[in-house]
Amino acid sequence: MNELTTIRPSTPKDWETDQEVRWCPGCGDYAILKAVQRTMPEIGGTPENTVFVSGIGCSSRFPYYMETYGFHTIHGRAPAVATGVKLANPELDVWIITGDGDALSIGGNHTMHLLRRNLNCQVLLFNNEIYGLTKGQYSPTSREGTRSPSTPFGSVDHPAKPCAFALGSGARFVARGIDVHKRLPEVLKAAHAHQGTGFVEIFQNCIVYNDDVFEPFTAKPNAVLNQLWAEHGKPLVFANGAKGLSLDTTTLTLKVVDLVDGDTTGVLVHDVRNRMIAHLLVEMPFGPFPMALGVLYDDPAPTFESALLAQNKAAAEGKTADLQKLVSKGQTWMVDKAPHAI
Ligand SMILES: Cc1ncc(C[n+]2csc(CCOP(=O)(O)OP(=O)(O)O)c2C)c(N)n1
Ligand code: SF4
Repeated sequence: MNELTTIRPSTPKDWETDQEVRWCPGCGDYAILKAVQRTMPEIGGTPENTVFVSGIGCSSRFPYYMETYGFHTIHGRAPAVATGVKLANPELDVWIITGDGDALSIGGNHTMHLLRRNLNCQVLLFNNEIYGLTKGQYSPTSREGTRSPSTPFGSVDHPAKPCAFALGSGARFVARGIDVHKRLPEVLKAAHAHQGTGFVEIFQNCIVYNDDVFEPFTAKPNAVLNQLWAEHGKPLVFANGAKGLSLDTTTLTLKVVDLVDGDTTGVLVHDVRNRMIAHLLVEMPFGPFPMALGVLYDDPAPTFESALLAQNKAAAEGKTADLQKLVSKGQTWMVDKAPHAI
């Protein structure tokens, strides 16, 4: 007998697993997990159509905690596995979960190629500016002077900026969020809506090895003063509308301006399709400037899998596959004698 099944939209609970979550109490990863689980129903996601792919690190334990398909792969190689998944089944909704060490150190090369190829997926880079899983060594995003087991006298490296790296690699969507911030789901939704690689840097507090490193813009009242949430078509203002960013057209640099009575005349208007503005926002040094958050760049381009699969289809048109012919094509020979005994 045929039975009618009602397909109901998922709820955040549907995305939770029965796995024991093994992050330290108070780790920012919990808040990101909740934000993702809250976002999935809102984007119409279905567990059977969703795949989370991660590398190695505390953050990369994420797929265990999502009631979906998941791959906990090898260090820095989530982009390669995600590419395979997407090419095998482009219908799947693929999310890459990675840390600053995983994505930018051992996986730097793979991250770059994923971004320039523009695979249709989301990359959530949990940036805690440290290696959490391996007990607090400095990472490619650690600030100069970071004292860690691997840099006992303070690191001397100039840190990488994940969003600048992404833009430089050719990313077509770049955004920033904060683990505990209520606007994180909004950023995740925008990344998902983007056709192509949606790169999201999430500031994540590692309570054990790098606690409160983002406090200058995450702690109240620093948040109000130092967070600038960019919105398409709106002036780039912060500090409750008391300050804004304007462009010095001679030097092509940004400057902070005080606004009188909320008058935004002369303040730069955010355009998510303007790559130049995105570059300026991600390069702003924090301190003299606020921290730019939200969708900083969103300008879609054809995706890797659509181009590749279309090309494969066109090349195969009117042809029948013959594996035997392919294998025996070119130089082949037979070894007709057993090798001499030594
Ligand atoms: C090939 C290889 N090299 C090194 C390691 C050791 N290792 C495991 S996790 C990790 C870094 C994780 O840092 P990050 O990506 O920032 O993630 P977090 O743990 O902070 O979330 C390293 C170096 C490994 N597992 N495999
Ligand atoms: S070591 Fe840091 S990043 Fe890892 S689970 Fe603990 S608090 Fe989180």
